[in-house]
Amino acid sequence: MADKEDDVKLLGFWASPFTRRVEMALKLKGVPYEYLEQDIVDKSPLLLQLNPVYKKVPVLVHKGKIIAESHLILEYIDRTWKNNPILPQDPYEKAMAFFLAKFIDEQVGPGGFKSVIKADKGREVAIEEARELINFLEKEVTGKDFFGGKTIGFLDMVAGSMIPFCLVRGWEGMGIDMIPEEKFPELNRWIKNLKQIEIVRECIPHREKQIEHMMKVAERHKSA
Ligand SMILES: N[C@@H](CCC(=O)N[C@@H](CS)C(=O)NCC(=O)O)C(=O)O
Repeated sequence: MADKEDDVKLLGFWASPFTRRVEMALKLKGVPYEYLEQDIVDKSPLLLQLNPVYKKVPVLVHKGKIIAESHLILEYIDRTWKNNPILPQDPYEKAMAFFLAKFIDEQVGPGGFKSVIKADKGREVAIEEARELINFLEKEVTGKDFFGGKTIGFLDMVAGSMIPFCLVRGWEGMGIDMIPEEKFPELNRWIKNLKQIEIVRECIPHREKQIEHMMKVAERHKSA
């Protein structure tokens, strides 16, 4: 567990899945931290100073050390505070967890959302293409309580913050039931398991507020 001397600060944005997952890890580990909400359009001098390369949240500052990029932050947290491990010990399983996390953030996230907004080939085709991506995750979680096994781990935080508590809300706002129970029973079971966890409930954005936010994001992409 962390003590007061640990001095942890997190720069984040309320609707950012990348920030939400870092808060989940800090809370699971019981690490006290100071949360600094950021404007991701009109960026603060502090954010620009701490993350001059990407200028994005989240940024974790631990005893003056600065870490950006959520996957790296989660790994840093796991290696620094060893209670309640979130990453697999096995090298292959760990590599696979990072592989799937990258897939979620780079393919399922932006691909699944933007393609549906723009739907150049038609909405039904865009939905089917997004479902093909999501189907990889359906297979991955089959028969397991969580991606990481019996308890919540790294991939659950990455996938959970991105899919049910971000993208699904955007799709809902567009009137799309992207992951219906009959097509994705395992993912739906996993989402129910996630919702049982207190730290998950504490870290996810307010549903209606986020749907509203996602609709603004969709509007920006539509006109871009
Ligand atoms: N790969 C980064 C992505 C972080 C990211 O995209 N953050 C968004 C908020 S959801 C941001 O700060 N956007 C500001 C911008 O794009 O200028 C991570 O995993 O941390």
